[in-house]
Amino acid sequence: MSLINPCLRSNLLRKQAHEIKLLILGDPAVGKTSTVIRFATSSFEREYKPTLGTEIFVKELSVDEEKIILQVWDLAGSPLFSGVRKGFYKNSDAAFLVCDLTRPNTLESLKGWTAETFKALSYHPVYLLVGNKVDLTTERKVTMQQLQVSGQKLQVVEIVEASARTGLNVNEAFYTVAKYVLDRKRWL
Ligand SMILES: Nc1nc2c(ncn2[C@@H]2O[C@H](COP(=O)(O)OP(=O)(O)OP(=O)(O)O)[C@@H](O)[C@H]2O)c(=O)[nH]1
Ligand SMILES: [Mg+2]
Repeated sequence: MSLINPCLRSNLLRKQAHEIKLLILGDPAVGKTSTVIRFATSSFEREYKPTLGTEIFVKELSVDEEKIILQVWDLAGSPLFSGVRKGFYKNSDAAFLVCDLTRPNTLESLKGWTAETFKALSYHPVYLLVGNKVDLTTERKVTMQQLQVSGQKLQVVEIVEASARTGLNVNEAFYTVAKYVLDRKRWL
């Protein structure tokens, strides 16, 4: 017979889920929403529908046998939304810095995105650099070396070349960032 109260026992046995808030940041049309849709539904849409404000998506993951509730905040890239965006950063653990490999200016502007993040949070979350649209091989204008130089300056934990269209490295990016946040939470 167990001497522990059954209610307390079941609480002890139940593994607590870790909640992670992930922001998806980057200029308009780099493929932020497409990346989230690919991760959420394994699908892709060619038509561009700019995000208005933000869209939130939640998914449960298992990383290192730990349960994670991943809250993904897909923010609008347009400067028209910079005013409302400020309110969406609160308590973020991580951010994807997304650029379009066919448009070098979208990589350059990621510095501005980290500045906006720091202004809202007063700390830097775990950043992962996503070079999206790697499927557009003939139109590609950003090299891996350029991603590495920028990634170092932006202090990202990883660089991923991905494609929301084909799905290449999309799931990996989400699992990788979750793993880094989990490791960081373990040390706090
Ligand atoms: N070829 C290719 N096209 C992509 C890829 N990802 C996104 N696109 C296209 O790029 C366009 C913009 O994609 P979105 O995901 O809406 O861009 P966004 O970054 O969410 O844009 P905002 O919401 O305005 O900030 C759409 O026409 C997509 O179909 C990709 O990996 N490869
Ligand atoms: Mg969008």
